[in-house]
Amino acid sequence: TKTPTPADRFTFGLWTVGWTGNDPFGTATRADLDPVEAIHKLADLGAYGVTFHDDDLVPFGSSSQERDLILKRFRAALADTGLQVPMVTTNLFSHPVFKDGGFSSNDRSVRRFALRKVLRNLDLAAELGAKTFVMWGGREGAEYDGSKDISAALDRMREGVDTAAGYIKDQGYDLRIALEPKPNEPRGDILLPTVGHALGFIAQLEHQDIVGLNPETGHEQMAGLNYTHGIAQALWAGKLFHIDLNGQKSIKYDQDLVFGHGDLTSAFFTVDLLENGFPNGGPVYDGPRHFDYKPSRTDGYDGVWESAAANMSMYLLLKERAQAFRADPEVQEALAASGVGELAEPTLAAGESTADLLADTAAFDEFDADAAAQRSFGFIRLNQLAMEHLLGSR
Ligand code: 3MF
Ligand code: MG
Ligand code: MG
Ligand code: MG
Repeated sequence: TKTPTPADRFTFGLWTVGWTGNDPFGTATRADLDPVEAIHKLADLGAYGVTFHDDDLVPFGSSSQERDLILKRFRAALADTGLQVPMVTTNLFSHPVFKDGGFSSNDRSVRRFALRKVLRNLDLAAELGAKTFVMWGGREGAEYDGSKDISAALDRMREGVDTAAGYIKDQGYDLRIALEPKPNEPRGDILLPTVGHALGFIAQLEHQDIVGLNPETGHEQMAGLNYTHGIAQALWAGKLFHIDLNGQKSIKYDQDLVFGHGDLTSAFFTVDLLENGFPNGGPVYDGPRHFDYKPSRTDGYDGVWESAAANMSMYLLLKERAQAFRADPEVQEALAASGVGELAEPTLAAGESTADLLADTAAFDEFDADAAAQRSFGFIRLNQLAMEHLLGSR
């Protein structure tokens, strides 16, 4: 077990340790958790911060006096523990009013209500010093293709996100929006289903400079996609604003397991990227290491705190393994043999034009494709070295 400190910047959603275990087939298996207790427990475990949906903290429909009282207690707990609130998010999915979506509900009055809920929560996020405002549009989608005009829905999503982003700028808040893609669940199909779809959407925004992504491990893996590649492309695009780490075993329901308890090999390379960066340099992620998981409903509160500690321990263990992997001279030699460094060299020489390339007979006319095809890249040896480091046998 590895024991974290706030310097590791581990953060947890209130809704993670606070999940009481109700699922579509069964009711809660644990009693409600007081957010103030969650804050104290997470601080004791060495976390850096907490994040929350408006409704995790202030129950939907609370009066403003109730809201003030709850926020006062919450702020006191933060002050007592030193825990930070680096991210805040809005729940536009639980209340039945959002059953056809928030920003993209077919009902305009619902869309206006959703937008007001977000604007109100942006004020709270800024006030608490959050730097990231996550938007997961869990109900923005459909079960039936004929029920939703996707072009109009994307127009309304753009309108919603740009209105929120414009408000952030007007108010002078030091906040950025991070969209969280998910392919399905709870809707049959959700808009902006993957990192790639969301990047394409952001490119259409007026305020795209302050809109990026919050990719979740399991959400990409639910679509059979490679999470590490997903966050790599988001980083490359300058859009990796925040992350939701957890565990998922292949294409099935959103499991929200402890980080590393799903696809461990993938988790190793995720941590390698986050901690060691790209092999040839490039943008690095410097945000919080945020866990969005669910302590299994089989476990009591002992298991809840066990699992919170397990997320952080898994990350730190993988960090140690990934650092050992990169530092191993044999790995460095294998990387060179595999041409991993070679890929950083531009394909055209400095100042070389397309005409120069066309004139280069060595590149084509005289190029021996069959000889070049003989090169063995040695990727299997490289991966075996990674696995041996992952298993701690080196
Ligand atoms: C659902 C999720 C969400 C989002 C959250 C925004 C309830 O699968 O992952 O958690 O992460 O709404 O942070
Ligand atoms: Mg999720
Ligand atoms: Mg999940
Ligand atoms: Mg999430």
